[in-house]
Amino acid sequence: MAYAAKDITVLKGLEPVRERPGMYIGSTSLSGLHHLVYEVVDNAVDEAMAGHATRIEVTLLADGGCRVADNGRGIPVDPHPENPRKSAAEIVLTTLHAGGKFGGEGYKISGGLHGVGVSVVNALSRRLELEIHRDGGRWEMVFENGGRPKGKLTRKAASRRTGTIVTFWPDPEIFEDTEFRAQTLLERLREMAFLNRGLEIRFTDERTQPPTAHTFRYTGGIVDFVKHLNVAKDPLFKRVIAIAERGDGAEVEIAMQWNTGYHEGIHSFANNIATTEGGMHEEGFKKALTNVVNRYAKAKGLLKDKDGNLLGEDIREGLTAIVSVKLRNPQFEGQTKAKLGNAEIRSLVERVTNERLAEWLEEHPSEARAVVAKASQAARARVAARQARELTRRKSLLEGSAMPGKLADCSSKDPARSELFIVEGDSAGGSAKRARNPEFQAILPIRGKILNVEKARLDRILKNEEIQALISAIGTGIDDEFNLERLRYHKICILADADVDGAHIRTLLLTFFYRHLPELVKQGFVYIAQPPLYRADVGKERHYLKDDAALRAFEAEHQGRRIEVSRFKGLGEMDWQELGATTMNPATRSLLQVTVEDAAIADDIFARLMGENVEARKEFIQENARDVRFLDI
Ligand code: 0RA
Repeated sequence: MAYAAKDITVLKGLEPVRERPGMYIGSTSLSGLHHLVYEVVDNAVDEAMAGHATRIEVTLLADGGCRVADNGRGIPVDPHPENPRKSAAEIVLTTLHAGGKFGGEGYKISGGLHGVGVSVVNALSRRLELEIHRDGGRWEMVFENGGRPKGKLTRKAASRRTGTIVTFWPDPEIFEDTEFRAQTLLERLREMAFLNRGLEIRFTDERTQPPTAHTFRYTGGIVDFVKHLNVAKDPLFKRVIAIAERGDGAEVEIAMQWNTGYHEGIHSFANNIATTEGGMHEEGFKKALTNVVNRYAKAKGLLKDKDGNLLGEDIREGLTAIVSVKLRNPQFEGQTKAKLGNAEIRSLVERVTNERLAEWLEEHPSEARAVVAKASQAARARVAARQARELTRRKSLLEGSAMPGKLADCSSKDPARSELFIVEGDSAGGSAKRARNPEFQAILPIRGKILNVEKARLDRILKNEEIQALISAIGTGIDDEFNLERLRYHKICILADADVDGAHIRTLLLTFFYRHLPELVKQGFVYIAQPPLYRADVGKERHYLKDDAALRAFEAEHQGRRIEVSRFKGLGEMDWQELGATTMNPATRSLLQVTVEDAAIADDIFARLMGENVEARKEFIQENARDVRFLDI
């Protein structure tokens, strides 16, 4: 087929994206795949933020495509001033960074990995269908094979509405996996709806029968977000504190509420993008918060001069807060480009928080007293925890750095080679000890349900024997004493039964890691060992199958043959040879690396299942009863 001039310009325009997709969407793994959806949604959200759209619909199609529809102004359809043979829409879809040129002031507020433009989505799709309602008509255009136009933008019919509908099919030559994960998209879309008050976001997954649909619309915006994050928690007081100010070229919104727990949950965003590494907005907020609460406590005589100041961490204990800023030229810095670098934002957030929070405390004296009381209690617990830590440290100095008695350590002293298996139950621990390779595999049996981390403060957690053994074995210390260089094993594997109790202990351990050793999770040192659920014998062949899906697949594969299936009720039912071959031997096992997302989900499940709030627990169980991923819990 002959190349026309237009194809050449397209190739020139989008080729860099196909050559280095990672530069534009971060990666070509699942996270990159989902970026495609967020990219189109971001554009639609920009329309909403500019006051032109009120609704966005995201649909996962049964054939693997994704459709994003909005009721904004529609991408302009008129001939492009610089190239009158092409429509503006064609230019937007086939040129890098074409989006920002049109809108003028206040358009394109997104940044970071997002905001690279719909053309990037086009470049990484095997097909993209564009439908625009604008100027009284319905217009259509199709692109194939990474953004090559198939014909021109054409007016198909009259239309009285406005809006843009982009349907795309990710290119399997680019992505490792082209199957969208509904749960991941759902969470992000919900977050988007929280961050943009009043915006309606619908999500439909047509890949399931019947299709599953969700509608998110929050009239309270980030105040609703905070309530959502605190549903399973017990709030210190009912009210959510809300602060909002629109300054010169920037907007600050803060919502916050304390709960009776001990976890600090400050989530910051810049232009709807999560700044998980923090940055200037978060710094300004924390500084002002510490300042305001101390000033209030001193002024009201709740804190005497001789007591010294409450620390920021004391005040933030049990605080859930959203800090959301919108600004014109966000600078994203840090390892994952998730840290806001704009210095001017720090002083703005600091000033706004100083003024408004001080006012709020003055107007709500009983709530204000509760905040100070909680922070003072946290300060006392902090001192007690330090004493407890010093005690354990002295103890270990006296006893040498003795390892816990229950630990069957490996002989290798090379952490990079060494693995620690945390095994539920003494009998399973016994099989694991026989099955291991003692050179590089260590076993730590954990009995029963270890302490409920959610309800316990640091000083009590540290006194728990099982936790102490675990901490000594790992070697790094926890929380602010954490030192990665002292890590004794580069693989820390949780080995629990495939049943309800096993799921429970796994959730517990993941929560402990997430809260107290987050760096181990972030850097990928934590794993879940996957013992099989079934043994299937066909004639003389023996197979181990990890779950129901694997069993069904196996049965389908061996149709007509006699299969003898037995289900392992627990690790205890497996003999040590089986445990070794299926779960521990590096050559034949399958280990699942835990991601921060997994751990955060565990943490959330944990809070809901174990926290004080019974209603939330019920609600959670009902909500998730149909979700197979949670059925085991
Ligand atoms: C360029 C210019 C204008 C809007 C858009 C692009 C636009 C892009 C997308 C992508 C998804 N939905 C969208 N909605 C709009 C401004 C148009 C004007 O000035 O009227």
